Amino acid sequence: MKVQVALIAVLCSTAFSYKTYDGYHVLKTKPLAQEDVRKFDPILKDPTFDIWTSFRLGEPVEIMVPEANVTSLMGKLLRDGLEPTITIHDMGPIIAKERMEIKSMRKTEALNGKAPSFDRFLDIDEINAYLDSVVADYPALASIIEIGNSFEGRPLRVLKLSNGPGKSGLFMESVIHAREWIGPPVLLYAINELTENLANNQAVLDANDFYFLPVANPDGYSYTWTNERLWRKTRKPNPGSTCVGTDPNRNFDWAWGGGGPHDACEATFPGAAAFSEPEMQAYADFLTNNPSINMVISVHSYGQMLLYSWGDTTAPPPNVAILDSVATEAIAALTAVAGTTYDIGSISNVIYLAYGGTIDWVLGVLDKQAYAFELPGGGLAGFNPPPSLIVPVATETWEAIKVFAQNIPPL
Ligand code: 0X9
Ligand code: ZN
Repeated sequence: MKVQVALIAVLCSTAFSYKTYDGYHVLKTKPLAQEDVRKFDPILKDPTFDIWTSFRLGEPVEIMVPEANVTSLMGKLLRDGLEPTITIHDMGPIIAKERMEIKSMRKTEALNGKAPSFDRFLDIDEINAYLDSVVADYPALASIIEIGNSFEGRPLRVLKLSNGPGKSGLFMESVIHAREWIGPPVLLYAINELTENLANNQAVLDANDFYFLPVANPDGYSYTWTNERLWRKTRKPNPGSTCVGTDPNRNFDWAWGGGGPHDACEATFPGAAAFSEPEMQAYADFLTNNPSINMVISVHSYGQMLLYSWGDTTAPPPNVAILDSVATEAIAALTAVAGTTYDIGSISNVIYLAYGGTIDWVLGVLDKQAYAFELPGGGLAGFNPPPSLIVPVATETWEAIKVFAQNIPPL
C-alpha cells in the first residue's frame, strides 16, 4: 500500500511538473510605428511578459502574460496608445492539446510498429534516433560528428552528408531557441531529401557537403518537452540570479553585450561573457575548425523573414549585394511552392538591433555567408503550429535550401 501511494505520488508529480500555462493570455498590439518601439523597453526587461514575435514596423506585437498581470499590461498598452486586443484567453488548452496529440500519435506508431515521421514533432531522443537511422541506412554518405556537449552533458550532434572529398559545405542549425519547434523538422526533411529522395537531388549532393545540427540547444529543447513548452534560452544557471539560462543568439563573440546593461532575467540575456555557453562555444569552434564550410543557415521561428547581417548596426555589410540576391532568389523559390511570402533584409533593418548573434559572428569573424530563417508560425498559436503545418513548411523551405546550396562559394 505504502509503495502504491509513493508510486502514485511520483507519477502525479511527474505528470504535473509540466507547466500548464493555464490562464495565460496573449495580447496583440496595433501595427508598430517607429515611435512605438521604445514603449516596449520596460516589457522586454520584465520576465513576467513574454514577447513572442521579432517585432518590426508595420506589424503588431504579440505578448504572452499570466492571468494575474493581464489587467496591468492592458492598462500600460492602452496608455501607450498601442490598442491592445486579446487574441488568446487561455494558453492552457493549446499546450495541453499539442501534448495529447503527440501522446496519441506515439501510441498509434507503437501499435503499428512504425517509425515517427513528418506528421508530428519529435523530442531529442527521437531526433537522435532518426539521425542514427540515417547513418545506419546510408553509411557511405552519412556520419555523425559530436562537436561538444551541452551544459547538462548532452552531445551536440551534427549529421554530415558527403559523397566525396574536397567539397564546399553548407551548415544548418535549428532550435538554438528551444521553443521554435518548427525548425528541426525542416532540417530532417532536408536530410530525408538528400538520402531517401537522393535520386531527385543527386546534383545537390554531388556539388556540396551538408552539415545539420538539428538541436543546437539540447538542454533547452529537452526542457520544452519536460517542463516548459515556451522556454527559449539555455539551461545554465546564472550566479546571483534566480533566472536560468542565456540567449544563445546573443552569446556569440560579435558586438557581444551591446545594448546593455543586461539582467539574467531578460529573454535576450547575452550571458556572463561571450561564449559563456558551452553549446555556442562548440558551435563556433566547429565552424572555425572546418574552413570548408562556406555557408551557414540558422533556422528560427517565427515571422516569415529571411535575414542577413548586420544585427548590430544598420550599416550594410560589404557583401550585401550577394547576400540580398541569394536570399531573394531563395525566397522566390520558396514562394513559388504555395505563395508563402517572406520579408528579406538585414536583422537591424527588418526587425531590431541584436548583438552577439550567430550569423553576425559567422560573417564578421569567419567571413562566411550566413542567413537566418524566421519560419512561419502557427497562426495565433505562435510557437505551437499544428503538426499539419510541418510538411508544407518543410517542403517549401527545401526549395529555398536548394537555392542556397547552389550559391555556396566554392573552396
Ligand atoms: O531575437 C532573436 O534572436 C531572433 N528572433 S526570435 O524570435 N527567433 O528570437 C531575431 C534575431 C535575428 N537573428 C536571427 N534570426 N538569427
Ligand atoms: Zn529564435
